[in-house]
Order: sequence, then structure tokens, then C-alpha cells
Amino acid sequence: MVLTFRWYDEPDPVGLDRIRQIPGLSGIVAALYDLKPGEAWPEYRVAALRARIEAAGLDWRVIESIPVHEEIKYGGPERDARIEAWIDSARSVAKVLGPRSPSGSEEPVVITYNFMPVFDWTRSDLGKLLPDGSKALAYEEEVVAKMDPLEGELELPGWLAHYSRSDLYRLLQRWREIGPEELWSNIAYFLRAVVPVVEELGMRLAIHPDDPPWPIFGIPRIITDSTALRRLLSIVDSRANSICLCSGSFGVLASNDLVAMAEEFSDRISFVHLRNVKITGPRSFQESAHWSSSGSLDMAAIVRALIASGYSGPFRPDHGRMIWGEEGRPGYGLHDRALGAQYLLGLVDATRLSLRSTS
Ligand code: DNO
Repeated sequence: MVLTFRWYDEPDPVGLDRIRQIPGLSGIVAALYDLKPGEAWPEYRVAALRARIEAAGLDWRVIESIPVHEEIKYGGPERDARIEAWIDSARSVAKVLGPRSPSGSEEPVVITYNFMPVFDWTRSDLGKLLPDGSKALAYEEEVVAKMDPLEGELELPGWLAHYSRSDLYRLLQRWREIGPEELWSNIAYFLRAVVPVVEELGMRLAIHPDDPPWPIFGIPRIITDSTALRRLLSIVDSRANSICLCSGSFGVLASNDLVAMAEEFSDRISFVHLRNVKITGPRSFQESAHWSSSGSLDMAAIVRALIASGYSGPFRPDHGRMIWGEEGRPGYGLHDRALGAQYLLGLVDATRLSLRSTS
């Protein structure tokens, strides 16, 4: 497995020069974050970003994300045009990064995306104070149930689209009339259009699960468990139609067995987000440090399952807590993610050793 790290470009207080000092790290996860969902990525912009990442001695391994425009998700009249723009972006990525990553490794370039309507990942608290003085992202169903997204009570810096109040109102109205089956047929329409192109370009598409994996504000969410993944993969049976296994997103549902998922889907996983979460109640959780004992997930068992089933692609530490007084983009500070990276590398090494001694 190859260690990677997410970087948000210039507004990111965590610079490439610091990221480069994390032992074992060379792969960057990035995107053109200033372009709106549905805008085609010009090749020169992708090339400029690649050049900056490489000038820092790093390698752009994963695109996270080329966002999917809402018209595509709800099947609006402009969806074909938006899909064309998405494909144009993928073509720019393929031209600049090539079918293989710049380091010439065997891993194809991966494009992560999600199909969550309106809101991307959602939390009720961006800085929940933990007993050790660190701050973490948290989600409490009771708090979210009382929130009004139209009042701007809920805004996350990780979200790509920020809507005006009236646009958001219209979108929410629209989504309340759309059920999960319609969302499934819209994702099928999208995948049938884009997967053949991504495949031909020698890249892979990796869906990020819904975070959290249940409907919020009366809007459906469908990428929630193994049953959903089986259905998604069967829509287009191609290696290019693949999964980003995010332990923290799936893991907040105790019924999701991450080890079993890693084993079952290993040949269709193209990217892995590794983070731990502590389930604090029904539909409620706090993000914890990456260490297995800090949360509800057995991170060691998940890493072992991935490696033992043959996964060798990119992974990244996911959200970290804010520790040692760091301030920054919630979930994406340097220190705790760097600690997580080292812990995960330790698990990878230990797994390799133990698999060697049992084979
Ligand atoms: C949150 C991230 C997500 C993810 C997108 C992928 O921190 O894991 O925002 O990047 O859902 O499209």
C-alpha cells in the first residue's frame, strides 16, 4: 500500500514543504479546488498543479475529487452537458498525469468522487473538546435534527459547493421529491457515461461513501453499506468502476464490518481512507485518533485484511484531531494526520512481517 496525504493547495496552512517531512510520504491527493462543480478543468491548470507538487519533491497520485454537479445527481435537464464537462476534466487529468502516475509506478491514476446530494461530509460539531484537550469532528443526530441548513448553521470547509440561500432552498425542495431509487438510476446514468471513458484513459474512478451513511435533512443517501457497493459495482462491471474504502464513513454504522468489506471488495478498491471513529450512540459519533484503541474500529485488522487480500494501492490517513494548539481546516491539520500516517505505516510493516512469517 502506498501512503498519500491530502493537500488543499494555497489556502491550506499545511504546506507541501511540511508534508514532505512525514516519513514514508511521497504521494499527494489534490484537486483544483477553486473550480466549481460542473466546470471543466483546463489542462494547463492541471499541469500547473502537477508542476508545483513535483517541484516540492512529491508525486500527485490521486484526484480527490472531480465533483459531480447536482444536475447529474438529480437528473436535471443539463445533466448531459455537466457529464461532458466532467469527462473533459478527466481527459485533462489523463493528458497531464498520463495513464500511470508520474513516478512511473504501476498504479493507475485514481479519480475519487461522491454521489451525496447537496451536502458532502457533514458534522454537528467541528471542534468537540475531548478529555485530553484535543478537538475533534463529531456528529450527533439530535443536534443535526434541529439544524436548519437554510440558516447557514451548517457549513463545512471541505464542501466544494456553497449555495446561496435561495439556491439551497430550491435544491432542498427538489431533493425532497426524489427518492433513493431515482438517485440510483441517476448514478447508473452517470457511470454508464463516464466509466468507459475513464477505462479507456487508463485511470480508475473510486466512489467515496456517504458520510455519514444515512439520509440527512430528508435527502436520500445511498452509498452506505456492502449491499450498496455490490449494486454500484454491478452497474458497470469494469475495474475502472471502483471504490474508495473510507473506514470512518462506513465505520459509524456498527453493522458495517470493515474487515469483511476490505476482503470482499479488495479487487475493486482503488483508494483507501483510514481513520478511526468512536460510536457514541445511535447515529452519533466522534472522530478519534487513528490508533485502534482510541475508537470503535480495529484499524490493525482492517489494514491486515486489505494487504492479505492483495490491495497494494494508495491510502491516506483521513481526518485528524486538532492537537498541540494547531488551528486550521477542520479534519485536515498537520499533526494528528502525520501521527496517523506513522501509525498506519507501522501497521503496514507489521502486517507484512506477520504475513511473511505465516506463509
Ligand atoms: C472528507 C472527505 C470527503 C471526500 C469526498 C470525495 O474529508 O473524505 O470530502 O473528499 O466526499 O468526493
